[in-house]
Amino acid sequence: MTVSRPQSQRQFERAQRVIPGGVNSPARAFGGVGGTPVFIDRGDGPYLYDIDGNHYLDYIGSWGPHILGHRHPAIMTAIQAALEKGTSFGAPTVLESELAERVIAAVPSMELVRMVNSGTEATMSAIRVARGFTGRETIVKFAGCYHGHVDSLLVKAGSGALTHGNPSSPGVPAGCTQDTLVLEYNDSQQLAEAFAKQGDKIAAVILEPVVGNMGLVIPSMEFLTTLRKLCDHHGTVLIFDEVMTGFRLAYGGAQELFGIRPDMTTLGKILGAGMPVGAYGGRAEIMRKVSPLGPVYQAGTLSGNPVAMAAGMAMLDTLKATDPYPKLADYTRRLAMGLSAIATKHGIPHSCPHVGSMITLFFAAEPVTNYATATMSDTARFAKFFHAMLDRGIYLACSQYEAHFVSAAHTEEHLQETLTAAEEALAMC
Ligand code: KE4
Repeated sequence: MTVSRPQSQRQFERAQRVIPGGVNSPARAFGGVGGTPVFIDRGDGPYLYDIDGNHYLDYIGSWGPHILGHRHPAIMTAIQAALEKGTSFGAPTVLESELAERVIAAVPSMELVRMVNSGTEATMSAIRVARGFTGRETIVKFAGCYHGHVDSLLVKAGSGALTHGNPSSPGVPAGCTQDTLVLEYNDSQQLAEAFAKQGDKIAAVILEPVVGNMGLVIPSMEFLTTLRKLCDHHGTVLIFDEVMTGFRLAYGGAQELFGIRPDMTTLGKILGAGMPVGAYGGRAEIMRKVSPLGPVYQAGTLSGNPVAMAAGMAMLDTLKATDPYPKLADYTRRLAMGLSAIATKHGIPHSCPHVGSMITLFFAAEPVTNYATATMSDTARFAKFFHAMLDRGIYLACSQYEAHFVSAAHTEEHLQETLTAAEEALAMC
């Protein structure tokens, strides 16, 4: 059954005439699965509605923000009320303090927090502040983790992982990545070697405390505790990039789930409830380096935008009041079990890791623990699965290397609908 989407096709042709690749973010371009991106008209609850009159059960939620589903009444009401007063003033508002207070209460490792407009801005700023605080320049990231399109983080491992990184994109000068080490996620020994060799030069380590950007990869506790100990010993700033996991895996994010306290945290996605919001924060002594209090410069015209702050407050207040996390985890666990049972029945090599409301069905025989094992996935088989699910009204991420997100608007009926579609889709793969 192939669903035709003539309007999306027509609008994609139009968009490509005026926007590079027809999209404002490459993640939406269907590059990993082929075909034409679906143009969306509106969202409601767990559903997306396209411009051809089709509707889909949404497991992306705008790549993470919509943990409560689309158009949640509390969020829409808050945005509409804020809009009545105007859109932006370029001056402080009470709303910014009110959201900052909620973030600090939710994430105790963040003693001070600065609002920005995207996850990229948050990670870029956190790196700069960590370098300013330590007076060091070397940073460490892990292959497969994505932290936004920051020059110093668009990097692939150098000739030897313990040597400087090389740009992974044209337009990024070698000077921007020469101080970035790229190590293997979940490899404590390599981490220890890097610190033994140059720990006194390492300003910061940044990681996704649960990875969504190579598909879902869960850290070992040994990796996280080793990382925390090495950063403590060498005076290195540990940055948890919780842009995706913040308010997603628990109200206090992955750091609450694992009981590991980073020195800095970056946030985004859910924090803005679909409006453009990012944030970075951490220990007060580090954040006091940020301008105008300290010498590390960072600024933004629309940072702390009142409409976005109102959306974020409604999101956090609703999450705190309703505590959807146990239900989200139960739905996600049963979805993983169901998908795995179907794939096993059809003899399809796979793994289906899940944590909280994040899940990935990897078409790979071996468990995925890092970038090397993630890239052993059968992406052609994933592409077939993706389109078979899309044609059955299930909207998945258009890449094997992404996590899927369950929302509080997904019900038992939706779980059954998803598994019924997967039964047919996996039989075709
Ligand atoms: P943004 O600049 O896109 O708001 O955030 C960058 C970012 C930072 N850190 C993490 C852990 C992230 O996942 C992201 C962005 N995530 C991707 C999806 N995997 C956004 C989708 C897109 O780029 O369109």
